[in-house]
Amino acid sequence: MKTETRLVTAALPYINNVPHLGHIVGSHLPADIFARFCRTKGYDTLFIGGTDEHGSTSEIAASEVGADFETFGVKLHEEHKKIYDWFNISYDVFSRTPSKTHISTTQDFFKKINTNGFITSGKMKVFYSPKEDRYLPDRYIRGTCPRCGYEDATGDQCENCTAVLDPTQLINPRSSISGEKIEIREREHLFLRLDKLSPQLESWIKSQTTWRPQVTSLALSWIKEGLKERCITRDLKHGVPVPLPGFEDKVFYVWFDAPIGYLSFTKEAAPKRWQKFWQDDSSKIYHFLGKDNIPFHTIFWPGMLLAHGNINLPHQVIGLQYLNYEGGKFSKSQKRGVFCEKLPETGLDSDVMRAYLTFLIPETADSEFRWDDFQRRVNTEIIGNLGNFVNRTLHLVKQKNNQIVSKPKETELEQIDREILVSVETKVKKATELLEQAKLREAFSEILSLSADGNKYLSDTKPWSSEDSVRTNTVLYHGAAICRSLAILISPYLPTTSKRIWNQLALSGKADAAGNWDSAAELDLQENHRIGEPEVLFGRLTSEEVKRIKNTTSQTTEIKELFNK
Ligand code: B3M
Ligand code: ZN
Repeated sequence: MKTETRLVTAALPYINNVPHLGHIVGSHLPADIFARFCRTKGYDTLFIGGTDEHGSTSEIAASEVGADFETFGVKLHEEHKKIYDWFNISYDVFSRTPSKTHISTTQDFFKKINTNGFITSGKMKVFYSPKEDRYLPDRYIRGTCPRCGYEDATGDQCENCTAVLDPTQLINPRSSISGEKIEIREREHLFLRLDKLSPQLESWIKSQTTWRPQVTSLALSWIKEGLKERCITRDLKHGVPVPLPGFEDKVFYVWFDAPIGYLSFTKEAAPKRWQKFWQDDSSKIYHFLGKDNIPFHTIFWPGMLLAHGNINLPHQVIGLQYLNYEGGKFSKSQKRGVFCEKLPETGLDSDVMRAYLTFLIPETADSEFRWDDFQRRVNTEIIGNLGNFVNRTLHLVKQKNNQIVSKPKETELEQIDREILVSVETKVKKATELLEQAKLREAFSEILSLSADGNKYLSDTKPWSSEDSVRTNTVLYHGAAICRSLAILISPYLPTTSKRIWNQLALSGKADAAGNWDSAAELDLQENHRIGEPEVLFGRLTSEEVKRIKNTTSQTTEIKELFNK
Protein backbone atom coordinates (compact mmCIF):
# COMPACT_ATOMS: atom_id res chain seq x y z
CA MET A 1 0.00 0.00 0.00
CA LYS A 2 1.18 3.48 -0.79
CA THR A 3 1.07 5.85 2.12
CA GLU A 4 -1.17 8.35 0.40
CA THR A 5 -4.73 8.31 1.57
CA ARG A 6 -7.61 9.46 -0.58
CA LEU A 7 -11.17 10.21 0.27
CA VAL A 8 -13.52 10.41 -2.70
CA THR A 9 -17.02 11.82 -2.42
CA ALA A 10 -19.95 12.31 -4.80
CA ALA A 11 -22.47 15.07 -4.03
CA LEU A 12 -25.12 13.72 -1.71
CA PRO A 13 -28.32 13.53 -3.76
CA TYR A 14 -31.55 15.09 -2.56
CA ILE A 15 -34.45 12.71 -2.23
CA ASN A 16 -37.21 14.80 -3.73
CA ASN A 17 -36.61 12.91 -6.96
CA VAL A 18 -35.37 9.66 -8.45
CA PRO A 19 -32.08 10.25 -10.29
CA HIS A 20 -31.83 10.50 -14.06
CA LEU A 21 -28.70 10.10 -16.16
CA GLY A 22 -27.67 13.70 -15.62
CA HIS A 23 -27.20 12.95 -11.93
CA ILE A 24 -25.20 9.82 -12.65
CA VAL A 25 -22.80 11.45 -15.06
CA GLY A 26 -22.63 14.63 -12.99
CA SER A 27 -21.11 13.07 -9.89
CA HIS A 28 -21.66 9.38 -9.02
CA LEU A 29 -20.01 7.90 -12.12
CA PRO A 30 -16.96 10.19 -12.31
CA ALA A 31 -16.40 9.79 -8.57
CA ASP A 32 -16.68 6.02 -8.94
CA ILE A 33 -14.22 5.87 -11.84
CA PHE A 34 -11.77 7.96 -9.89
CA ALA A 35 -12.20 5.94 -6.68
CA ARG A 36 -11.73 2.66 -8.56
CA PHE A 37 -8.59 4.04 -10.18
CA CYS A 38 -7.23 5.13 -6.78
CA ARG A 39 -7.83 1.69 -5.27
CA THR A 40 -6.19 -0.14 -8.14
CA LYS A 41 -3.32 2.32 -8.06
CA GLY A 42 -2.83 1.24 -4.47
CA TYR A 43 -3.85 4.37 -2.57
CA ASP A 44 -5.64 3.82 0.69
CA THR A 45 -9.02 4.89 -0.68
CA LEU A 46 -12.45 5.43 0.74
CA PHE A 47 -15.43 6.35 -1.43
CA ILE A 48 -18.45 7.63 0.38
CA GLY A 49 -21.89 8.92 -0.42
CA GLY A 50 -25.41 9.03 0.89
CA THR A 51 -28.75 10.72 0.54
CA ASP A 52 -29.21 14.34 1.58
CA GLU A 53 -32.60 14.02 3.22
CA HIS A 54 -33.24 17.19 5.16
CA GLY A 55 -34.61 20.52 4.07
CA SER A 56 -37.91 21.95 3.01
CA THR A 57 -37.95 20.24 -0.41
CA SER A 58 -37.95 16.80 1.21
CA GLU A 59 -40.55 17.83 3.78
CA ILE A 60 -42.81 19.09 1.05
CA ALA A 61 -42.18 16.10 -1.24
CA ALA A 62 -43.09 13.78 1.64
CA SER A 63 -46.26 15.61 2.46
CA GLU A 64 -47.27 15.68 -1.20
CA VAL A 65 -47.33 11.90 -1.33
CA GLY A 66 -48.90 11.69 2.10
CA ALA A 67 -45.99 9.82 3.66
CA ASP A 68 -44.39 10.60 6.95
CA PHE A 69 -40.91 12.03 6.72
CA GLU A 70 -39.05 8.95 7.93
CA THR A 71 -40.93 6.48 5.69
CA PHE A 72 -40.40 8.78 2.76
CA GLY A 73 -36.66 9.02 3.38
CA VAL A 74 -36.21 5.27 3.81
CA LYS A 75 -38.07 4.54 0.57
CA LEU A 76 -36.30 7.15 -1.53
CA HIS A 77 -32.94 6.13 -0.13
CA GLU A 78 -33.67 2.58 -1.21
CA GLU A 79 -34.69 3.68 -4.71
CA HIS A 80 -31.52 5.72 -5.08
CA LYS A 81 -29.36 2.90 -3.79
CA LYS A 82 -30.84 0.42 -6.29
CA ILE A 83 -29.92 2.71 -9.15
CA TYR A 84 -26.34 3.28 -8.01
CA ASP A 85 -26.01 -0.48 -7.52
CA TRP A 86 -27.18 -1.10 -11.08
CA PHE A 87 -24.47 1.24 -12.28
CA ASN A 88 -21.93 -0.57 -10.09
CA ILE A 89 -21.04 2.58 -8.21
CA SER A 90 -18.60 1.20 -5.66
CA TYR A 91 -19.51 3.23 -2.60
CA ASP A 92 -17.78 1.97 0.52
CA VAL A 93 -20.74 3.38 2.33
CA PHE A 94 -23.94 4.91 1.02
CA SER A 95 -25.62 6.35 4.05
CA ARG A 96 -28.35 8.85 4.93
CA THR A 97 -28.22 12.21 6.65
CA PRO A 98 -30.81 11.21 9.28
CA SER A 99 -28.30 8.65 10.61
CA LYS A 100 -27.37 8.86 14.31
CA THR A 101 -23.69 9.37 13.56
CA HIS A 102 -24.54 12.20 11.23
CA ILE A 103 -26.76 13.97 13.76
CA SER A 104 -24.14 13.84 16.49
CA THR A 105 -21.27 14.72 14.14
CA THR A 106 -23.17 17.78 12.90
CA GLN A 107 -24.01 18.91 16.40
CA ASP A 108 -20.41 18.49 17.60
CA PHE A 109 -19.16 20.29 14.53
CA PHE A 110 -21.44 23.21 15.27
CA LYS A 111 -20.40 23.36 18.93
CA LYS A 112 -16.78 23.57 17.91
CA ILE A 113 -17.23 26.43 15.45
CA ASN A 114 -19.41 28.20 17.96
CA THR A 115 -16.71 27.89 20.62
CA ASN A 116 -14.21 29.15 18.06
CA GLY A 117 -16.24 32.33 17.67
CA PHE A 118 -17.62 31.89 14.17
CA ILE A 119 -21.31 31.85 15.02
CA THR A 120 -23.48 34.84 15.68
CA SER A 121 -27.22 35.28 16.10
CA GLY A 122 -29.59 37.80 14.61
CA LYS A 123 -33.15 38.46 13.59
CA MET A 124 -34.61 37.30 10.33
CA LYS A 125 -37.97 37.77 8.69
CA VAL A 126 -39.58 34.44 7.93
CA PHE A 127 -42.91 33.33 6.52
CA TYR A 128 -45.34 31.32 8.53
CA SER A 129 -48.35 29.55 7.12
CA PRO A 130 -50.97 29.23 9.90
CA LYS A 131 -53.04 26.85 7.81
CA GLU A 132 -50.15 24.41 7.30
CA ASP A 133 -48.51 25.23 10.62
CA ARG A 134 -45.21 25.49 8.78
CA TYR A 135 -42.56 28.07 8.05
CA LEU A 136 -42.07 28.34 4.32
CA PRO A 137 -38.90 28.91 2.37
CA ASP A 138 -38.81 31.83 -0.08
CA ARG A 139 -39.52 29.78 -3.14
CA TYR A 140 -42.88 28.68 -1.82
CA ILE A 141 -44.10 32.25 -1.42
CA ARG A 142 -46.27 33.99 -3.98
CA GLY A 143 -48.03 37.30 -3.91
CA THR A 144 -48.85 40.52 -5.70
CA CYS A 145 -46.00 42.46 -7.26
CA PRO A 146 -45.58 45.86 -5.56
CA ARG A 147 -44.47 47.35 -8.85
CA CYS A 148 -46.98 46.19 -11.47
CA GLY A 149 -49.73 44.56 -9.46
CA TYR A 150 -49.29 41.12 -11.08
CA GLU A 151 -50.88 38.67 -8.67
CA ASP A 152 -48.69 35.66 -9.20
CA ALA A 153 -45.20 37.01 -8.57
CA THR A 154 -42.77 34.62 -6.88
CA GLY A 155 -40.69 35.46 -3.83
CA ASP A 156 -37.64 36.42 -5.83
CA GLN A 157 -38.97 37.84 -9.08
CA CYS A 158 -42.03 39.12 -10.87
CA GLU A 159 -42.22 37.34 -14.19
CA ASN A 160 -44.62 39.95 -15.52
CA CYS A 161 -42.49 43.10 -15.11
CA THR A 162 -39.17 41.31 -14.27
CA ALA A 163 -38.72 43.24 -11.02
CA VAL A 164 -36.27 41.49 -8.73
CA LEU A 165 -38.02 41.08 -5.42
CA ASP A 166 -37.45 40.19 -1.85
CA PRO A 167 -40.35 38.02 -0.65
CA THR A 168 -41.10 40.51 2.15
CA GLN A 169 -42.05 43.08 -0.50
CA LEU A 170 -44.92 40.98 -1.87
CA ILE A 171 -48.43 42.27 -1.21
CA ASN A 172 -50.82 39.64 0.17
CA PRO A 173 -48.18 36.95 0.38
CA ARG A 174 -49.52 33.40 0.24
CA SER A 175 -48.26 29.85 0.25
CA SER A 176 -47.76 28.43 -3.22
CA ILE A 177 -48.62 25.02 -1.85
CA SER A 178 -51.92 25.65 -0.15
CA GLY A 179 -52.68 29.07 -1.62
CA GLU A 180 -53.48 30.27 1.90
CA LYS A 181 -52.45 33.57 3.41
CA ILE A 182 -49.17 33.65 5.27
CA GLU A 183 -47.72 35.85 7.99
CA ILE A 184 -44.33 37.46 8.20
CA ARG A 185 -42.69 36.81 11.54
CA GLU A 186 -39.38 37.83 13.00
CA ARG A 187 -37.31 35.02 14.39
CA GLU A 188 -33.91 34.72 15.96
CA HIS A 189 -31.50 32.66 13.81
CA LEU A 190 -27.85 31.62 13.79
CA PHE A 191 -25.31 32.77 11.23
CA LEU A 192 -21.89 31.57 10.14
CA ARG A 193 -19.34 34.41 10.06
CA LEU A 194 -18.25 33.87 6.47
CA ASP A 195 -17.26 37.53 6.37
CA LYS A 196 -14.64 36.87 9.02
CA LEU A 197 -13.38 33.81 7.13
CA SER A 198 -13.07 35.56 3.79
CA PRO A 199 -9.32 36.44 3.86
CA GLN A 200 -8.35 32.89 4.82
CA LEU A 201 -10.64 31.45 2.19
CA GLU A 202 -9.29 33.74 -0.45
CA SER A 203 -5.68 32.82 0.12
CA TRP A 204 -6.57 29.13 0.29
CA ILE A 205 -8.43 29.30 -3.03
CA LYS A 206 -5.58 31.21 -4.64
CA SER A 207 -3.07 28.63 -3.46
CA GLN A 208 -4.84 25.81 -5.31
CA THR A 209 -2.78 24.76 -8.28
CA THR A 210 -4.74 21.78 -9.51
CA TRP A 211 -8.29 23.13 -9.70
CA ARG A 212 -9.95 23.59 -13.07
CA PRO A 213 -10.06 27.26 -14.09
CA GLN A 214 -13.86 27.42 -14.08
CA VAL A 215 -13.95 26.22 -10.46
CA THR A 216 -11.34 28.69 -9.24
CA SER A 217 -12.84 31.64 -11.06
CA LEU A 218 -16.33 30.92 -9.77
CA ALA A 219 -15.02 30.66 -6.21
CA LEU A 220 -13.05 33.88 -6.54
CA SER A 221 -16.03 35.73 -7.94
CA TRP A 222 -17.90 34.98 -4.73
CA ILE A 223 -15.03 36.32 -2.65
CA LYS A 224 -14.91 39.42 -4.79
CA GLU A 225 -18.60 40.09 -4.30
CA GLY A 226 -17.96 40.04 -0.57
CA LEU A 227 -18.93 37.22 1.77
CA LYS A 228 -21.70 37.92 4.20
CA GLU A 229 -22.79 36.17 7.35
CA ARG A 230 -24.84 33.21 6.27
CA CYS A 231 -27.89 31.86 8.08
CA ILE A 232 -27.39 28.23 9.11
CA THR A 233 -30.68 27.51 10.89
CA ARG A 234 -34.24 26.94 9.75
CA ASP A 235 -37.69 26.74 11.26
CA LEU A 236 -38.47 23.27 9.99
CA LYS A 237 -39.80 20.18 11.71
CA HIS A 238 -37.21 17.75 10.39
CA GLY A 239 -33.48 18.03 10.31
CA VAL A 240 -30.57 18.10 12.72
CA PRO A 241 -31.70 19.81 15.95
CA VAL A 242 -29.67 22.85 16.92
CA PRO A 243 -27.90 22.07 20.22
CA LEU A 244 -27.99 25.58 21.66
CA PRO A 245 -30.23 26.93 24.40
CA GLY A 246 -32.91 29.15 22.92
CA PHE A 247 -32.71 27.47 19.53
CA GLU A 248 -33.93 24.00 20.40
CA ASP A 249 -37.00 24.32 18.19
CA LYS A 250 -34.86 24.87 15.11
CA VAL A 251 -32.87 22.62 12.83
CA PHE A 252 -29.78 23.30 10.78
CA TYR A 253 -30.09 24.57 7.24
CA VAL A 254 -29.69 21.60 4.89
CA TRP A 255 -26.56 23.02 3.29
CA PHE A 256 -24.99 23.23 6.75
CA ASP A 257 -25.56 19.61 7.68
CA ALA A 258 -25.18 17.99 4.22
CA PRO A 259 -21.43 18.51 3.68
CA ILE A 260 -20.77 17.39 7.23
CA GLY A 261 -22.22 14.13 5.89
CA TYR A 262 -18.88 13.54 4.19
CA LEU A 263 -17.32 13.46 7.62
CA SER A 264 -20.09 11.44 9.32
CA PHE A 265 -20.16 8.85 6.56
CA THR A 266 -16.40 8.46 6.73
CA LYS A 267 -16.86 7.67 10.42
CA GLU A 268 -19.51 5.13 9.53
CA ALA A 269 -17.33 3.51 6.88
CA ALA A 270 -14.13 3.57 8.91
CA PRO A 271 -14.98 4.10 12.59
CA LYS A 272 -11.47 3.36 13.77
CA ARG A 273 -9.51 5.30 11.22
CA TRP A 274 -11.66 8.10 9.89
CA GLN A 275 -9.11 10.62 11.18
CA LYS A 276 -6.60 9.29 8.72
CA PHE A 277 -8.76 10.64 5.90
CA TRP A 278 -9.58 13.98 7.49
CA GLN A 279 -6.58 14.89 9.57
CA ASP A 280 -3.45 13.26 8.12
CA ASP A 281 -1.25 15.53 6.03
CA SER A 282 -0.85 12.79 3.45
CA SER A 283 -4.58 12.54 2.85
CA LYS A 284 -6.28 14.10 -0.14
CA ILE A 285 -10.00 14.77 -0.35
CA TYR A 286 -11.71 14.79 -3.76
CA HIS A 287 -15.24 16.15 -4.07
CA PHE A 288 -17.17 15.44 -7.29
CA LEU A 289 -20.28 17.55 -7.88
CA GLY A 290 -22.43 19.44 -10.35
CA LYS A 291 -21.58 23.04 -11.18
CA ASP A 292 -24.47 24.48 -9.17
CA ASN A 293 -22.82 22.99 -6.09
CA ILE A 294 -19.43 24.63 -6.69
CA PRO A 295 -19.91 27.65 -4.37
CA PHE A 296 -20.96 25.35 -1.55
CA HIS A 297 -17.84 23.22 -1.93
CA THR A 298 -15.35 26.01 -2.53
CA ILE A 299 -16.66 28.67 -0.13
CA PHE A 300 -19.31 27.57 2.31
CA TRP A 301 -17.98 24.11 3.25
CA PRO A 302 -14.29 25.10 3.35
CA GLY A 303 -15.37 28.10 5.44
CA MET A 304 -17.03 25.71 7.89
CA LEU A 305 -13.87 23.60 7.95
CA LEU A 306 -11.65 26.60 8.58
CA ALA A 307 -13.96 27.75 11.37
CA HIS A 308 -13.72 24.30 12.91
CA GLY A 309 -9.96 23.92 12.50
CA ASN A 310 -7.86 20.77 12.58
CA ILE A 311 -9.60 19.15 9.59
CA ASN A 312 -8.25 18.93 6.06
CA LEU A 313 -9.75 21.11 3.38
CA PRO A 314 -10.65 19.57 0.03
CA HIS A 315 -7.73 18.87 -2.26
CA GLN A 316 -9.79 18.82 -5.45
CA VAL A 317 -13.26 20.14 -6.13
CA ILE A 318 -14.32 18.66 -9.43
CA GLY A 319 -17.28 20.71 -10.56
CA LEU A 320 -19.00 19.12 -13.54
CA GLN A 321 -21.12 20.85 -16.13
CA TYR A 322 -24.53 19.59 -17.23
CA LEU A 323 -25.75 16.79 -19.42
CA ASN A 324 -28.49 17.66 -21.87
CA TYR A 325 -30.82 15.30 -23.66
CA GLU A 326 -31.42 15.25 -27.42
CA GLY A 327 -31.00 18.98 -27.95
CA GLY A 328 -32.71 20.17 -24.77
CA LYS A 329 -32.93 19.60 -21.08
CA PHE A 330 -33.93 16.42 -19.27
CA SER A 331 -37.57 16.82 -18.36
CA LYS A 332 -39.52 14.44 -16.24
CA SER A 333 -42.87 15.98 -17.05
CA GLN A 334 -42.22 15.85 -20.80
CA LYS A 335 -40.79 12.34 -20.50
CA ARG A 336 -37.59 13.56 -22.07
CA GLY A 337 -34.63 11.68 -20.74
CA VAL A 338 -33.28 8.38 -19.56
CA PHE A 339 -34.90 7.57 -16.25
CA CYS A 340 -32.60 5.31 -14.38
CA GLU A 341 -35.13 3.30 -12.43
CA LYS A 342 -36.12 1.69 -15.75
CA LEU A 343 -32.62 0.65 -16.78
CA PRO A 344 -32.64 -2.76 -15.06
CA GLU A 345 -35.71 -3.77 -17.13
CA THR A 346 -33.88 -3.15 -20.39
CA GLY A 347 -31.39 -5.96 -19.85
CA LEU A 348 -28.63 -3.59 -20.96
CA ASP A 349 -25.15 -4.35 -19.66
CA SER A 350 -24.45 -1.46 -17.29
CA ASP A 351 -20.87 -1.28 -18.60
CA VAL A 352 -22.27 -0.26 -21.97
CA MET A 353 -24.08 2.66 -20.41
CA ARG A 354 -21.03 3.50 -18.29
CA ALA A 355 -18.88 3.53 -21.41
CA TYR A 356 -21.14 5.89 -23.30
CA LEU A 357 -21.56 8.13 -20.27
CA THR A 358 -17.81 8.30 -19.88
CA PHE A 359 -17.63 9.81 -23.37
CA LEU A 360 -20.09 12.40 -22.12
CA ILE A 361 -18.68 13.32 -18.71
CA PRO A 362 -19.19 17.09 -18.83
CA GLU A 363 -15.71 17.93 -17.60
CA THR A 364 -15.21 21.19 -19.41
CA ALA A 365 -18.53 22.00 -21.08
CA ASP A 366 -22.11 20.79 -21.09
CA SER A 367 -22.57 17.62 -23.11
CA GLU A 368 -25.46 15.89 -24.72
CA PHE A 369 -27.00 12.44 -24.63
CA ARG A 370 -28.24 11.30 -28.03
CA TRP A 371 -29.55 7.84 -28.79
CA ASP A 372 -28.08 7.73 -32.32
CA ASP A 373 -24.72 8.78 -30.89
CA PHE A 374 -25.10 6.15 -28.17
CA GLN A 375 -25.57 3.44 -30.78
CA ARG A 376 -22.79 4.71 -33.02
CA ARG A 377 -20.14 5.18 -30.35
CA VAL A 378 -20.89 1.98 -28.50
CA ASN A 379 -20.78 0.00 -31.75
CA THR A 380 -17.60 1.56 -33.05
CA GLU A 381 -15.53 2.41 -30.00
CA ILE A 382 -16.56 -0.15 -27.44
CA ILE A 383 -17.64 -3.13 -29.53
CA GLY A 384 -15.76 -2.51 -32.79
CA ASN A 385 -12.55 -1.45 -31.11
CA LEU A 386 -12.21 -2.87 -27.58
CA GLY A 387 -14.52 -5.89 -27.81
CA ASN A 388 -13.19 -6.80 -31.20
CA PHE A 389 -9.54 -6.62 -30.19
CA VAL A 390 -9.96 -8.82 -27.15
CA ASN A 391 -12.14 -11.32 -28.92
CA ARG A 392 -10.01 -11.51 -32.02
CA THR A 393 -6.84 -12.00 -30.00
CA LEU A 394 -8.18 -14.68 -27.71
CA HIS A 395 -9.80 -16.56 -30.59
CA LEU A 396 -6.53 -16.61 -32.46
CA VAL A 397 -4.71 -17.85 -29.37
CA LYS A 398 -7.22 -20.65 -29.23
CA GLN A 399 -7.21 -21.53 -32.90
CA LYS A 400 -3.59 -21.03 -33.80
CA ASN A 401 -1.80 -21.70 -30.52
CA ASN A 402 -3.86 -24.28 -28.64
CA GLN A 403 -4.80 -21.64 -26.12
CA ILE A 404 -1.19 -21.20 -25.04
CA VAL A 405 1.18 -18.27 -25.36
CA SER A 406 4.80 -18.13 -24.26
CA LYS A 407 7.04 -15.17 -23.83
CA PRO A 408 9.16 -14.57 -26.95
CA LYS A 409 12.91 -14.22 -26.70
CA GLU A 410 14.35 -10.73 -27.04
CA THR A 411 16.10 -11.84 -30.24
CA GLU A 412 12.81 -12.87 -31.81
CA LEU A 413 11.36 -9.36 -31.67
CA GLU A 414 10.91 -7.34 -34.82
CA GLN A 415 10.62 -3.60 -35.19
CA ILE A 416 6.80 -3.74 -35.16
CA ASP A 417 6.84 -5.65 -31.86
CA ARG A 418 9.16 -3.11 -30.28
CA GLU A 419 6.86 -0.36 -31.44
CA ILE A 420 3.81 -1.86 -29.80
CA LEU A 421 5.77 -2.30 -26.57
CA VAL A 422 6.64 1.39 -26.62
CA SER A 423 3.05 2.28 -27.37
CA VAL A 424 1.81 0.32 -24.36
CA GLU A 425 4.30 2.03 -22.11
CA THR A 426 3.57 5.54 -23.37
CA LYS A 427 -0.18 5.13 -23.27
CA VAL A 428 -0.29 3.61 -19.81
CA LYS A 429 1.85 6.48 -18.57
CA LYS A 430 -0.31 9.09 -20.24
CA ALA A 431 -3.59 7.54 -19.02
CA THR A 432 -2.19 7.38 -15.50
CA GLU A 433 -1.22 11.05 -15.53
CA LEU A 434 -4.64 12.04 -16.79
CA LEU A 435 -6.41 9.92 -14.20
CA GLU A 436 -4.32 11.46 -11.44
CA GLN A 437 -5.76 14.80 -12.51
CA ALA A 438 -9.25 13.29 -12.69
CA LYS A 439 -9.37 13.92 -16.45
CA LEU A 440 -11.40 10.80 -16.84
CA ARG A 441 -12.68 11.26 -20.34
CA GLU A 442 -9.30 11.93 -21.88
CA ALA A 443 -7.77 9.04 -20.00
CA PHE A 444 -10.46 6.75 -21.37
CA SER A 445 -9.76 7.75 -24.94
CA GLU A 446 -6.06 7.13 -24.33
CA ILE A 447 -6.93 3.62 -23.12
CA LEU A 448 -9.18 2.96 -26.08
CA SER A 449 -6.46 4.16 -28.40
CA LEU A 450 -4.22 1.47 -26.96
CA SER A 451 -6.82 -1.07 -27.97
CA ALA A 452 -6.89 0.50 -31.44
CA ASP A 453 -3.11 0.10 -31.60
CA GLY A 454 -3.60 -3.53 -30.68
CA ASN A 455 -6.06 -3.97 -33.55
CA LYS A 456 -3.64 -2.34 -35.94
CA TYR A 457 -0.83 -4.56 -34.70
CA LEU A 458 -2.92 -7.63 -35.49
CA SER A 459 -3.91 -6.33 -38.91
CA ASP A 460 -0.31 -5.50 -39.76
CA THR A 461 1.13 -8.79 -38.55
CA LYS A 462 -1.75 -11.01 -39.75
CA PRO A 463 -1.13 -13.91 -37.39
CA TRP A 464 -4.18 -15.72 -38.85
CA SER A 465 -2.38 -16.32 -42.13
CA SER A 466 1.07 -16.91 -40.74
CA GLU A 467 2.75 -20.29 -41.19
CA ASP A 468 5.60 -19.30 -38.93
CA SER A 469 4.72 -20.65 -35.50
CA VAL A 470 7.42 -18.68 -33.69
CA ARG A 471 6.23 -15.45 -35.25
CA THR A 472 2.59 -16.31 -34.53
CA ASN A 473 3.37 -16.96 -30.91
CA THR A 474 5.27 -13.66 -30.59
CA VAL A 475 2.36 -11.66 -31.96
CA LEU A 476 -0.28 -13.52 -29.99
CA TYR A 477 1.73 -13.29 -26.81
CA HIS A 478 1.84 -9.52 -27.19
CA GLY A 479 -1.84 -9.45 -28.08
CA ALA A 480 -2.81 -11.44 -25.00
CA ALA A 481 -0.55 -9.34 -22.80
CA ILE A 482 -2.18 -6.16 -24.12
CA CYS A 483 -5.57 -7.68 -23.30
CA ARG A 484 -4.26 -8.07 -19.76
CA SER A 485 -3.13 -4.43 -19.71
CA LEU A 486 -6.50 -3.32 -21.02
CA ALA A 487 -8.35 -5.35 -18.39
CA ILE A 488 -6.49 -3.38 -15.73
CA LEU A 489 -6.84 -0.02 -17.45
CA ILE A 490 -10.57 -0.31 -18.10
CA SER A 491 -11.31 -1.61 -14.63
CA PRO A 492 -12.31 1.83 -13.28
CA TYR A 493 -14.62 2.40 -16.24
CA LEU A 494 -16.02 -1.00 -17.17
CA PRO A 495 -15.62 -3.10 -14.03
CA THR A 496 -17.64 -6.08 -15.21
CA THR A 497 -16.00 -6.25 -18.62
CA SER A 498 -12.61 -5.99 -16.98
CA LYS A 499 -13.38 -9.07 -14.86
CA ARG A 500 -14.62 -10.97 -17.88
CA ILE A 501 -11.45 -10.27 -19.82
CA TRP A 502 -9.36 -11.28 -16.82
CA ASN A 503 -11.27 -14.56 -16.56
CA GLN A 504 -11.01 -15.28 -20.26
CA LEU A 505 -7.29 -14.77 -19.95
CA ALA A 506 -7.38 -17.19 -16.99
CA LEU A 507 -5.17 -14.94 -14.90
CA SER A 508 -4.87 -15.34 -11.17
CA GLY A 509 -5.79 -12.59 -8.71
CA LYS A 510 -7.95 -9.69 -9.81
CA ALA A 511 -7.57 -7.09 -12.52
CA ASP A 512 -8.43 -4.35 -10.05
CA ALA A 513 -6.42 -5.67 -7.10
CA ALA A 514 -4.84 -2.93 -4.99
CA GLY A 515 -1.59 -1.84 -6.60
CA ASN A 516 -2.16 -3.81 -9.80
CA TRP A 517 -2.36 -0.61 -11.84
CA ASP A 518 1.41 -0.23 -11.74
CA SER A 519 1.83 -3.53 -13.56
CA ALA A 520 -0.43 -2.47 -16.45
CA ALA A 521 2.49 -1.69 -18.74
CA GLU A 522 4.31 -4.93 -18.02
CA LEU A 523 3.71 -7.34 -20.82
CA ASP A 524 4.53 -10.32 -18.69
CA LEU A 525 2.44 -13.45 -18.72
CA GLN A 526 3.59 -16.65 -17.08
CA GLU A 527 5.67 -19.07 -19.07
CA ASN A 528 3.42 -21.14 -21.36
CA HIS A 529 0.35 -19.40 -20.12
CA ARG A 530 -2.90 -21.13 -20.99
CA ILE A 531 -5.85 -18.82 -21.51
CA GLY A 532 -9.48 -19.67 -20.79
CA GLU A 533 -12.41 -19.87 -23.19
CA PRO A 534 -12.83 -16.77 -25.39
CA GLU A 535 -16.31 -15.35 -25.24
CA VAL A 536 -17.85 -12.37 -27.06
CA LEU A 537 -17.87 -9.37 -24.71
CA PHE A 538 -20.75 -7.41 -26.22
CA GLY A 539 -23.29 -7.88 -28.97
CA ARG A 540 -23.77 -5.06 -31.48
CA LEU A 541 -26.54 -2.62 -30.69
CA THR A 542 -29.20 -2.74 -33.39
CA SER A 543 -31.52 0.18 -34.08
CA GLU A 544 -34.51 -1.85 -32.86
CA GLU A 545 -32.76 -2.56 -29.61
CA VAL A 546 -31.85 1.07 -29.07
CA LYS A 547 -35.44 2.03 -29.77
CA ARG A 548 -36.67 -0.48 -27.24
CA ILE A 549 -34.25 0.77 -24.57
CA LYS A 550 -35.23 4.33 -25.34
CA ASN A 551 -38.94 3.56 -24.98
CA THR A 552 -38.50 1.73 -21.72
CA THR A 553 -36.28 4.33 -20.10
CA SER A 554 -38.30 7.36 -21.09
CA GLN A 555 -41.14 6.15 -18.85
CA THR A 556 -40.68 7.72 -15.48
CA THR A 557 -41.97 6.66 -12.12
CA GLU A 558 -43.91 9.25 -10.21
CA ILE A 559 -42.72 9.35 -6.63
CA LYS A 560 -46.33 8.79 -5.59
CA GLU A 561 -46.34 5.38 -7.27
CA LEU A 562 -43.56 4.22 -4.99
CA PHE A 563 -45.92 4.60 -2.06
CA ASN A 564 -48.89 2.85 -3.62
CA LYS A 565 -47.18 -0.51 -3.85
N1 B3M B 1 -27.99 17.70 -2.23
C1 B3M B 1 -27.51 19.33 -3.99
C2 B3M B 1 -27.68 18.48 -5.18
O1 B3M B 1 -27.95 17.29 -5.10
C3 B3M B 1 -27.11 18.73 -2.71
C4 B3M B 1 -25.67 18.32 -2.67
C5 B3M B 1 -25.18 18.22 -1.29
S1 B3M B 1 -23.51 17.83 -1.29
C6 B3M B 1 -23.03 18.06 0.30
O2 B3M B 1 -27.54 19.04 -6.23
ZN1 ZN C 1 -44.35 43.05 -11.46
